[in-house]
Amino acid sequence: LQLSPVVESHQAQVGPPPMYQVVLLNDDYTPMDFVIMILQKFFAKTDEEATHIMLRVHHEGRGTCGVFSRDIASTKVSQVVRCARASQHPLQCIMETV
Ligand code: NFA
Repeated sequence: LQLSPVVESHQAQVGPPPMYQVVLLNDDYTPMDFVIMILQKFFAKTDEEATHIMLRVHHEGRGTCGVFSRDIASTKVSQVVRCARASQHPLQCIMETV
C-alpha cells in the first residue's frame, strides 16, 4: 500500500493571531435602550460609551463594540444575538477581521 508523503511545516504560525471586530448593525425596530443595555452587559461599556456607540450605529448604520480574539468575538456575537432574539428584537451583530 503506497501512502502519500506527509510534509510538515516547521513554521506553522507566524505573527500574532488575527483579531476580529464585533460590529452592531442598525435596524428600524430595536429600541435604543435595548442596544445600550447590550453594550453595557456584554461589552462592559459605561452608560456614556454605550450611548455614543448606539447613536453611531443609529446614524451611520454600523458601529464597533470591541476587538477580540476569534473565540471571544464569536462568543460575544452569539450572546448578543441570543439575547436580542429572546426579546424578539431583530438586532444584528457580526464579526469581521480588523
Ligand atoms: N434604529 C433604532 C431605532 O430607531 C435604534 C437602533 C440603534 C437599532 C442601534 C439598532 C442599533 N429604534
